Amino acid sequence: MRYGHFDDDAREYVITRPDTPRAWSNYLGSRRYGGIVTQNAGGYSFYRSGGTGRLLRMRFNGVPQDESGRYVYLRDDVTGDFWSASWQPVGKPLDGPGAYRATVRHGLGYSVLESSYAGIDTEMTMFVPRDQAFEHWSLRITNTGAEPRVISAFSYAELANDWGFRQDLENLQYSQYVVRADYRDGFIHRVNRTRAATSECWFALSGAEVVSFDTDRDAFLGAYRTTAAPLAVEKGECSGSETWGDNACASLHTRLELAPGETRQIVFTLGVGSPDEPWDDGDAVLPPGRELVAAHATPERIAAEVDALREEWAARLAPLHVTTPDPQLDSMVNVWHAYQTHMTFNWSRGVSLIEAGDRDGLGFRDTAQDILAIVHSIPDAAQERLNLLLTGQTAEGGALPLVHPLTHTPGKEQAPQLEQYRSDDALWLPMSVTALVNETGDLDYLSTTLPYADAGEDTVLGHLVQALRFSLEHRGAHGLVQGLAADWNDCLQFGVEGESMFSTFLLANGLRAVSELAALIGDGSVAAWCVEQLSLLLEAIEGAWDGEWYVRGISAVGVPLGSADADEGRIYLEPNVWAVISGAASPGRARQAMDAVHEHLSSEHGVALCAPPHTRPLDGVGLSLLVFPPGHKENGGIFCHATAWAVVAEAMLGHGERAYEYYRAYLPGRHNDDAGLRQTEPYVYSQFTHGPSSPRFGQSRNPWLTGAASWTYVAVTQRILGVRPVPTGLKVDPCVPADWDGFTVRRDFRGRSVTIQVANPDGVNRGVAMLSVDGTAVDGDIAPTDLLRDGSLVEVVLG
Ligand code: IFM
Repeated sequence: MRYGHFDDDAREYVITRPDTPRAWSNYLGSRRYGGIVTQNAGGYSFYRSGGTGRLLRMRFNGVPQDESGRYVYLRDDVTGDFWSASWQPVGKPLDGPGAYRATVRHGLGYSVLESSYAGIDTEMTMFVPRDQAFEHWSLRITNTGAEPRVISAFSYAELANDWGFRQDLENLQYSQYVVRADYRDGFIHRVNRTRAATSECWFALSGAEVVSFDTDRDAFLGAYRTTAAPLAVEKGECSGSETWGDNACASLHTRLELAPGETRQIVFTLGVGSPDEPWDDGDAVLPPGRELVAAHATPERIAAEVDALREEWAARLAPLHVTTPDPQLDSMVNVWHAYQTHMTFNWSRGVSLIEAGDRDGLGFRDTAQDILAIVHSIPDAAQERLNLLLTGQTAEGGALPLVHPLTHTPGKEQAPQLEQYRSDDALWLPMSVTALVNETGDLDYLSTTLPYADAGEDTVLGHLVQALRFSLEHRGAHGLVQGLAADWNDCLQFGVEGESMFSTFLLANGLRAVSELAALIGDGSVAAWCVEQLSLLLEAIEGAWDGEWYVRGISAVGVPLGSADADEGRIYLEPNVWAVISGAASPGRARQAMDAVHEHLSSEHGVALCAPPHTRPLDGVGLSLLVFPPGHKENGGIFCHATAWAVVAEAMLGHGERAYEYYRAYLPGRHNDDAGLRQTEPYVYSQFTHGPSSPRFGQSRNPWLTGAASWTYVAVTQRILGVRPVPTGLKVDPCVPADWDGFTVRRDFRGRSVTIQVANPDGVNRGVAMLSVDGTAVDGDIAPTDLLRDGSLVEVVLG
């Protein structure tokens, strides 16, 4: 079943049936003030943090799945019939005579929900104006009939009692009694003085008179009712309730008389702060709500701000644009995939319909990887975030698992105990720093001094060396890196006694990357040290070859995990792809390992993380993945983040068919026309797809905030299309299916806009036969920076 389509010109995904298999969501706003909105106006809003700035309440895992939300009810005041501007929560029939029609356009930073019912058309645009701490729900209501109509509109949103999401949802003996909300002169004002902070927000209506209001949720809904049929809407009037404890809401009611063909526009605005006073948020002073609404909530300003938002996103995505023989690849890479990488970068793993706020802060490893996908688009933000991470590294070289941007205090953070460190965290830094430096060409960055999390400071290069030292010093009996609390796979605990091949390959990768960075700034001794350490490490890595593939690690009792001898967890994906990506495997081993991956782990929906999945504990290694039934998540699920590494590895080996086969296997847009199978948004990568051993094989889960977005973006743009920055210029090293006759990439690079045209006349997978910059032939596959100008054309012929 198809529920919608991509509209690439408008950069929108258009949902034409609102009864999607799961809620299909979109993100609004920025890291200052963000929101999530589903095709049914479900979702919530947050100020600076999904965990501690929860403005609108969300009842996670509730029924229906995306309650509560930003609702506007419409009521025919003559007949009493009522419905909502989004299909839910009233849920009028979608079929039959007089059916409710809905079209939802999810755009970049906004969503437009259109409805048509009973001779009334509505169009509700939801967005956060750029750089603001408030959101609009701008509603246009049209009488499409031949008779005058009297239509009431009621807003409804649940205002969280406490901005701390846990307090709000769990500590009810407290949070239900701290809340106060009242109404004055068109504004609802909710203010709390909680133990943590004073939080305030306001809600206003513009473009029509407020006829009645409710600020008390239960007064609006009525006892034992649901949002499908609130008492106030049924009666046609709110009760004028003020909130003294229990639960607050924002309901403003207006009544519109609409002549035939007449359209009225009204605007509901929700903002942080006070209606009447400036509000100091610690970083900036927010003007009073009344001032903001007077200036912003006009039809002209709303239209201008939505346009500005579109332009801002167009500019944000413009640095990389591709045209290939695969239109679904183009749709994804040019619009939604790129957008998802920004949302993932913005919100880490903190706020979605699944990530409830519990994982507030920036996961160290997640963020280091998320940077890889956005650095070409927002290099300054990438550098700022990277600086934050580097200051989340401890002086001994490991890293804090989470860095909290709002409270992080370099020099004063507590270093974890050895067994609490994740063995991979700091080892991602060399890759992120390399990506930044290659993108910007700014080698001085390596000499910038930054503090450590707990004590002391060092240059950026010094931080990287320290990360390597930490892992070199914490190796186990086989010379491989200790697994500690976890490596990239959160669900495997090798501990202090066991060793992780994932982290060992990441260390190899880091040694190679840091040696190259050090050489670039003429630090020969660091470069030589890295090379020497790498060659020693490669000897130890040799011992981890199992015969046909690399083992996953060595347990604390000296038994390999991921070995052909085992009956469960016989082969794992991560060590084998990282053997290739790190360059640590010989060409023969690399090919053999990836062939084993193909044989044992690949499927039509992607590559499973391990096979067969585990059902029993093992001695000497913590398998917390056992909490997941076989085929789920880390226990043999198709973990899309890691499938992206398989794409990278196959492309590095020159296997264009297989790299593309893996890429297509989990490409969200591929399932647009049978969205019932995959179920999650066809425009967004999900964290995992149920693996072959799950009865739900093919169903994807946990959309939006996932390293799958970041790494797949790297895989497709830098490895399949093969365009990636290197110190001396732009490398063009595609690895494509043989039946592709060519493609074009337009990319910004160090202040220039460059077009790369690749032709594949001989139908090869890989290999650059000819490269020229503006007609000048160049040896090799790098378009050198000094030849590139703004508007340069790089022509490449494969062969
Ligand atoms: O690597 C982790 C990530 O940090 C959080 N999500 C799951 C991944 C794999 O375990």
